[in-house]
Amino acid sequence: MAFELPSLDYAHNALEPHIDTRTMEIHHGKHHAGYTSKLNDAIAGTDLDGKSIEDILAGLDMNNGALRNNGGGFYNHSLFWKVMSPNGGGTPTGDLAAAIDAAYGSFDAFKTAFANAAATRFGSGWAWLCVHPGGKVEVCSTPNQDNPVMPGVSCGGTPVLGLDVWEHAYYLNYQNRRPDYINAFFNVINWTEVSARYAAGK
Ligand code: MN3
Repeated sequence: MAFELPSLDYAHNALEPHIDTRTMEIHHGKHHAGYTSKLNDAIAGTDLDGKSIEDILAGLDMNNGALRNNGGGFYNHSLFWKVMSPNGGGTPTGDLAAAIDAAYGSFDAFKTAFANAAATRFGSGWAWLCVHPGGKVEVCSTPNQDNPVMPGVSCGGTPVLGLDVWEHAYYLNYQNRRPDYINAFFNVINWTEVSARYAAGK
């Protein structure tokens, strides 16, 4: 049973001006599609065929480069599209807001920590907000298409928010100005979705 490229919940131009249309078209239609196709190639005919992506990544052999890169790429982008919305932005509420305050003191302090993780990830990678069992949240970052679901990778929680800081995610609109892209991301974060993932993951 092959993985399929998930469709977007909004139009390619819906996140303008924060994420530009052409970037969304290429990022979803080419990059994510490529990871999906190569993930299917990597699991075809193996006993991983039919498993969930979470189970595949949790049990990953980190020396399996094709599965690590493409399984990670499939999972990471599938989460990324969901945690953005044209109606996004603002701040979280409820249990997630309380957990962020408990870990970082305030939403602004969390935002600084997340933006710093995204800005200082050298080269290509991702910034994450993860939840640990019991509900504690933690910011971390990973290189390339790694993520905290993989064995021994970074903060090791369940990702509830992720930001792609590969140049392909922002270069057409922001060129080398990664911090501007990171700031813009906060205008499209779908906190309703992030809160639902927090509730499910804690
Ligand atoms: Mn990407």
